[in-house]
Amino acid sequence: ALKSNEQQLTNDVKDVNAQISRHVEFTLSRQPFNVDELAMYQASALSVRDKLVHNWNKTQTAHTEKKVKRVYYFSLEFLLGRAYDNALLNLDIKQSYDESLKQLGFSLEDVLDVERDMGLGNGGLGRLAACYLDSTSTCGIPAWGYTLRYSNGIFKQVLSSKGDQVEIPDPWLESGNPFEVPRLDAAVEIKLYGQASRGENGKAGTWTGGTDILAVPYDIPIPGFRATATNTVRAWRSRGKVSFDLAAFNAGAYDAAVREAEEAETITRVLYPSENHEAGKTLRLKQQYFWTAASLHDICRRFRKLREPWSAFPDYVAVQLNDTHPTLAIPELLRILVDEEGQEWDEAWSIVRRTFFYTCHTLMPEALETWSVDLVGWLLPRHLQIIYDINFHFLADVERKFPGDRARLARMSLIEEGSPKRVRMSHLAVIGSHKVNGVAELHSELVQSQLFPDFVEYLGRDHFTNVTNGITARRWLYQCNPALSTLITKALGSEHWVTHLDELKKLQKFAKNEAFKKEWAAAKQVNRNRLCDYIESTTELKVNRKALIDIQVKRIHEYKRQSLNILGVIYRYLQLKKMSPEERKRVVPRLSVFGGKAAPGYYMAKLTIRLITAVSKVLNADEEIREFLNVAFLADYSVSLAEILIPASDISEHISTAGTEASGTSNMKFLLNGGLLLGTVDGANVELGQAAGEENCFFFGVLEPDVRELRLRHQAGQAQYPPQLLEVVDALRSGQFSAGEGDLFEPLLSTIFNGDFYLLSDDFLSYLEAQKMVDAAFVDTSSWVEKCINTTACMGRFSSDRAVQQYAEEIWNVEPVDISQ
Ligand code: 26M
Repeated sequence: ALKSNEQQLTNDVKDVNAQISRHVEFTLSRQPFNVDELAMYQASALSVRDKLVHNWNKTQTAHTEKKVKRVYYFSLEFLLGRAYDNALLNLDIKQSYDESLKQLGFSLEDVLDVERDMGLGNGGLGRLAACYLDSTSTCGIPAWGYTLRYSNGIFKQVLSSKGDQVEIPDPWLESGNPFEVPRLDAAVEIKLYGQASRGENGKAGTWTGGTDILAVPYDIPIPGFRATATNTVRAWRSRGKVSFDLAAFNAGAYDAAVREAEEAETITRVLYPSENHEAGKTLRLKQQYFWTAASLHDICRRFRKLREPWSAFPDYVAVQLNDTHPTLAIPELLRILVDEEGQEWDEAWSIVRRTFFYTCHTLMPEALETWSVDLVGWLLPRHLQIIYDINFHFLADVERKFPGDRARLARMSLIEEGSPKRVRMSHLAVIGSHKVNGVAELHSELVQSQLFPDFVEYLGRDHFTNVTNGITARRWLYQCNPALSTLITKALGSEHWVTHLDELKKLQKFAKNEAFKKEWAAAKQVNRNRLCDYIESTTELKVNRKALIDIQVKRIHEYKRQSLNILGVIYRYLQLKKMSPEERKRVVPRLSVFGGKAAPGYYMAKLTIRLITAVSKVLNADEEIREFLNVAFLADYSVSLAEILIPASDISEHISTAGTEASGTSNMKFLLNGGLLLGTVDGANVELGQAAGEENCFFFGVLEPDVRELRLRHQAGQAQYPPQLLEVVDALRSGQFSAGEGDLFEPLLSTIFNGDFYLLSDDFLSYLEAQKMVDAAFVDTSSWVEKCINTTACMGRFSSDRAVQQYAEEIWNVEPVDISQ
């Protein structure tokens, strides 16, 4: 058997060699002696794509032949990261590629490193979409992701010499993308501006004039793990419609046409780099309409081929709205049904309401989208009429149920009164959908009680539900942490756990096995070393490889409270400075790692980065302290950097003010990799704590029901500031961390002393207490490793396979399809 395995590998490698050579010669049109690393990346990636395409075609053919119901995941962001390594592992061909590239004189690791991240997202919401598509393929659920193909993804972050964030564009398509397939034949025209008219009593209206823009789809295959099923992310690119018109050229009108085309192409030029904040920019609204209209056009074309009546549309189509960004899909589908397909209003509205589902990802008022009525009416005149008509029918119905309640009508209306009037996208999403879900148990409760209480009364409890987020164990353990994965597979006897994550439970019986614990700790040290190598090669820092690694990586936001973390670090530093060298030797050495981008216009977030980098410089320059405490701010946090960071953590921090973080998903990734949680009672932390056991987590901070009261106390000027916090504030004001510039960080400090909206002062002491518990627990290595093993063992529930299966059964009513080999 061993012999035939070897023979098989030899044959596979020969085949891979041949396919790569074919792409070098015919696709790249290069001589074999003229292949650099980039060319080898391109040729070998294209040969992988060929294998994906084979499964992809089989999948799409099966779905079409079986006339299955499909789910369409509408998300303005898909943070896919890199595709190559993921494809090699899913197709189980990594070994033959490794060997083949060696024979061709390259290292697979280096070639994989040539790939640019697909950075088409800001953070949690975009990465969630990517994990969900991975799971639909692995679970055999027919699914399409619909998004935009931004020429520039999330900006690249570098640090200035002062330690400030500087943003650099990310033209990720510069040297091509072997993992996409353009579909020029499936391009569609999208209209903007123009004139609209209503039809008489709910009959077809019209929309004429305006400008037409071309939407060109680019498809990305999403392979399942060791499965044939391969779903698609379809990303639209905007193009101008100008053709060379000699008459226009001679009349001097060509310049104008070129300018118009340029403007059309601007729609997909760049991803908006803010998160949980709404700026109301016209281009953003254009993006939202362009994308939803093109996607619905595609879906309707596919549906028409079935020759079924429109009433059957929801039997074949489920559309999941990832936040309110795609809410224009609701009036757009109504428009198609009423204006183009001749459906009656009531019938059309009923089809719409059975087609859409809405996921809410926030509670923060500043993140809720509203668009000025004037802007919508100018860009999308017919849609504004339709929105007003939906509102008319809707408010009439509310009035029937709650007669005479004017205040209620004003609160619930799709239109917020004021100047200007604004369309409330979340209200439209709630009433235009069949179900609304939050993303963690606590969050879903608050969505019902804080965000949409009137709608719960009006639509009933069953209209609202919870689906706790999940993550894919393929990328977030199997791929990013080979050391731990190998150990788990050896212990459990197979790789079955990769697709059945509940099987990790069986690790519990190894939690007291000393030999196993040793191997577990050794795997962690491998990952710790990998991170320390990365830090020392990309920064000036000198790090202690035995230090406890404490990581907080996520978008920089006041509610996420990176400031609480760094103030805690300063407190620790001040205590260390007071100790004798003898005393210092007894403390647990600590390496605090930060990473994350600030939205370019978010002043407080940028100042927080400056503070972290300033503290890092002071500690690293302090030779008597830095082996006991150091801080690293790693620039340009991304999916690929997360893959290095997450496996290396001893603890990670998820410390948002209670009730502000909808779920969090990196918390799940860290715990899956055997890191422990330091967190507040917020988002999915609550469920992670229940699963892992509170004795294996470090919780602190005020609880959500107390937040209101505490905020009022601050507003009334009755708050107490603990002396430990004041000690840190004094140090900052002395200029100790800003080269004598004592007021550099004053804007940050003044938020704490003026209202303290995120309750730093209320949580500071319990945060320090929790950190003390972390140190105490870490000293007992044996029991620490036991906690880590037991934590990983309990993470099955946080698989995105569980999440998409729950969506499929409870929300979409979509069934998995078997794709024969
Ligand atoms: C809105 C308007 C204009 C420009 C950008 C936006 C925008 C972009 C991204 C708004 C929100 C965006 O993302 C929000 C987000 O990532 N939310 C996170 O979603 C995760 C997945 O559910 C949760 O785990 C996080 O708690 C939540 O913050």
